[in-house]
Amino acid sequence: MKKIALVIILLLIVVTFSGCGSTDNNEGLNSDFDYSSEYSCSYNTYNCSDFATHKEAQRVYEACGGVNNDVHRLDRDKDGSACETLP
Ligand SMILES: [Ca+2]
Ligand SMILES: [Ca+2]
Repeated sequence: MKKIALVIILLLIVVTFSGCGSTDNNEGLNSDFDYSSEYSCSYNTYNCSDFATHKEAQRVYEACGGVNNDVHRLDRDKDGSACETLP
């Protein structure tokens, strides 16, 4: 019975450490260009009022595919510039 307990403890340790490893990997993937993981592009979650500046809105807009995939409707006139009304 002691052996079984030892194996279970070892398994728990392995699971704990592998969990930490994957967390580190995810952090490493957060490059400046990988906004698709940071912002949701699958459905309309943002409005221009959610952003403080045009630059911010443009970043999300372009990260989601720009004029060809304006899922958030940030560029209603489809000229490639999102939320022109923002500063
Ligand atoms: Ca929207
Ligand atoms: Ca526009």
